[in-house]
Amino acid sequence: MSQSHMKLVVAVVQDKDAARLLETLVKRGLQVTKLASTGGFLREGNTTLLIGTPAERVNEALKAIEENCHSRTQLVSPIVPPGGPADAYLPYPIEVKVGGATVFVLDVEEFKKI
Ligand code: 2BA
Repeated sequence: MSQSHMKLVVAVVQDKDAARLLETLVKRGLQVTKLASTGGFLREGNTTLLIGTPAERVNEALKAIEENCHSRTQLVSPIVPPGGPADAYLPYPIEVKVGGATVFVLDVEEFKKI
């Protein structure tokens, strides 16, 4: 794997999609690390996958992500800060669309297994 140029695909996915995506990646012979993560906005658990792959297999990884990750809407209750002007905030939950997946593809400068 060290000869061809490597990429790192970082994918933030919903927990509900993570197990199936992981299975698909492993079945296709792609190597992956699963990290438990937390979304900054919702402050809820999500899953971050690190997929180190030869550049020519990035599209395969992206296809697996596309096939397994779905977007969902979630209701968020706006929190009124203590002492804040309560009437300036919406009193009802707002809908937020989460996912399919947020994906970063990075160049890997060096890849070593020691
Ligand atoms: P969260 O930060 O918990 O965001 C969940 C969803 O809430 C987002 O879905 C987006 O639809 C909405 N959202 C986020 N910030 C918002 C804001 N300031 N105002 C209104 N709505 C907002 P996705 O965009 O699909 O993102 C899902 C998760 O992917 C995020 O969870 C975060 O963990 C990660 N993510 C998304 N964009 C990122 C980025 N640029 N850098 C790092 N992580 C990112």
